[in-house]
Amino acid sequence: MHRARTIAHDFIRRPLGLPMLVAALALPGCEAADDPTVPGIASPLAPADDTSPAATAQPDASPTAEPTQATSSPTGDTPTGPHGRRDLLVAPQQPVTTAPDSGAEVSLAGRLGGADGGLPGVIGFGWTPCEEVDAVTSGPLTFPDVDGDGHADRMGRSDAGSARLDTVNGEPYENVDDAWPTALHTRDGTPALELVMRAAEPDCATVVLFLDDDGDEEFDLADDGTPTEDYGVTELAWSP
Ligand SMILES: [Ca+2]
Ligand SMILES: [Ca+2]
Repeated sequence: MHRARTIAHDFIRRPLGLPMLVAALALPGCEAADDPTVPGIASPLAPADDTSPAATAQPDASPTAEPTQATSSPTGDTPTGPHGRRDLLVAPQQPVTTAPDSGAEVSLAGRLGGADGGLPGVIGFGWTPCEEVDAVTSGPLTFPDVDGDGHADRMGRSDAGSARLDTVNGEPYENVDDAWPTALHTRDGTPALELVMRAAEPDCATVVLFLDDDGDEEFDLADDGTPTEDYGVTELAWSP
């Protein structure tokens, strides 16, 4: 399995990203306040030590970063950095596996620095099957758009279909239409957004947070499947 790999390793290479990451993850809000049994949440910053995982990730990834960026803007949208539009800092930074029926916490800690505009009051949110979008892959990601409407497909789906959004900033969340993605309100404070997801059975979901620039409650994609709205991802898995 790929649990040992890190979502964060390409973030950590950025000089600007590391202090931000450390600051964000040192905050009390990132701790598993309501479920201390969740592994990985309380210390998602294990790879922040530059001497271990980041060091091994650097040699193979660095040379390819620039060419990847150059090919990711077919519609003229200018990627804001080496991660393309992947600019939101979503914790945990490593894939997290919890037991079925347990809550898995996700928080939006800030931006990586491609744009210093802070966070808006509303954030787009959805999730997609891990088998379709791998959050562990570094650099810009592509999302499926089989119907070609310029919006990411299968948002609100997971590998087994069991994952659900449970709470938003501590409040129970109900999406009566089960329509995803949706817009979630941020709060004053850090993290600006804190979510808990649950799955009743073994499952895996790639959680997606994005800045819905055009307000259509859709995660917009270019023709090649690369997002045209800033986003961040993390992976949650449930396994006995
Ligand atoms: Ca679509
Ligand atoms: Ca949109």
